[in-house]
Amino acid sequence: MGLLERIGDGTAVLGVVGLGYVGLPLAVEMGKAGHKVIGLEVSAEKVALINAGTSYIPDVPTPEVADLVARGLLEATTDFSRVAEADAVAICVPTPINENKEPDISFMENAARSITPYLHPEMLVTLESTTYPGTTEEVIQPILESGGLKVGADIFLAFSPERVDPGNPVWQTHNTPKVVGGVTPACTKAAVALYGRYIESVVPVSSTRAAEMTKLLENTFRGVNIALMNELLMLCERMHVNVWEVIEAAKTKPFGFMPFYPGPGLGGHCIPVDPLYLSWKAREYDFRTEFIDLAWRINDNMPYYVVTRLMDALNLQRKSLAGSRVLLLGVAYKADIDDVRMSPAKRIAEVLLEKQAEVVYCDPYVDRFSAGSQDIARVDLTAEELERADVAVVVTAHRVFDLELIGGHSRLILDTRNALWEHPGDNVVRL
Ligand code: SAJ
Repeated sequence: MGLLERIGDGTAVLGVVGLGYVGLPLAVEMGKAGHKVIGLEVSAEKVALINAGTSYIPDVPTPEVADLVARGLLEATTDFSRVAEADAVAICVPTPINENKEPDISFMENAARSITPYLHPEMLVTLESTTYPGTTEEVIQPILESGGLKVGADIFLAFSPERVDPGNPVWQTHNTPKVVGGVTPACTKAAVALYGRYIESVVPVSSTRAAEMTKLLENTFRGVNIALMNELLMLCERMHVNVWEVIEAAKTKPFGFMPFYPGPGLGGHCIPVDPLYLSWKAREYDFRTEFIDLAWRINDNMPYYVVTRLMDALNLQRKSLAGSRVLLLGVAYKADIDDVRMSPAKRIAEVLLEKQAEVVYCDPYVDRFSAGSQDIARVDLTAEELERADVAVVVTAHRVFDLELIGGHSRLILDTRNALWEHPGDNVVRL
């Protein structure tokens, strides 16, 4: 019986390489569709947690993991030879940037090398990690074919970008449309059949490069528009116009406008990173992505702009930043999640420490936070801690924050998210 039949009747065994914030939700959706799923993870700790029926991804409920494990539909392993049991395998590993802000594709390369010895005829491999156009066919395909099997003839290969929005209560893996582009039409067909088993809408495109570029377009669109809002924030501040009020007013336009918001900078593993993959690849085509580069200059500058505005605010109270106690409220890279990767709070804290400020933080989702090599002391959100600080900075506006308490007990607040718009006060300075 062929791959398509096994996918169609639910007997196909599915593998997921990388059980992170993309791979684990994917594995759970596959299992909920009735497929046996083998999670391949380099982290023995994650493997143990999954096999004990425990989720470590906030968007994936532990009971769902426990149920699938108990029913034998989900297991995790560090033994990559188990790939041989799978009919299809999705690669969901990180695609970070290195210190020179260039793509680090080593995780994808290592994942491809790890599964190559165990590929068998009629197997489908899909790459989900966000990457530059060309990666699937220029990097991954040669690695997979080094095992002797030919893509399009013996095995299938497609790119299908992840679209996980951590913490989003509405759009999750099963109901977020999935773009799919194969190396050959047969590859696309196999991938469409696979994802169609557990994702409500699948969107085939003509090639892997079209699928890779689709994802980069989505995230570059976000990053560039956020940069525009950050530039307008700085202009409006100089013109004594409330940019937050202007954005709310612009939102009343029922067509042709989409709101983005200024802030302390871009965090996370996607928006600050993905467009740099595109601008890096563009150079190969003698193409300078000036728009993207300008956006990143603006976004990367925001943490420094926050510190400048902080110094201005303290200055009005005849205080220097040096020696002042600064309480960072929210250090995760965005509201209501626990992830601090590339959080602007890190750069803000580093600059504050360089300027001899005393820095502490409060974030109900983050137990440990460091800036550079220095651990930052964690404090609870109490009236005493608020009154003890010379200034509180709202960096990430978690919904659980008691804004009444913050507004009522802070000597000075720099609000980088306009979180206190319903709690105005002489002690509140909007970014
Ligand atoms: N941010 C702003 N202003 C905005 C929106 C976001 O400053 O108007 C900041 C956030 O504070 C955060 C960063 O940008 O630091 C990224 O925010 P995000 O909302 O894009 O969140 P991510 O990176 O977790 O998820 C995004 C997805 N988000 C949305 O579409 C809303 C989506 O772009 C991708 O599915 C995902 O990245 C990904 O994995 O690529």
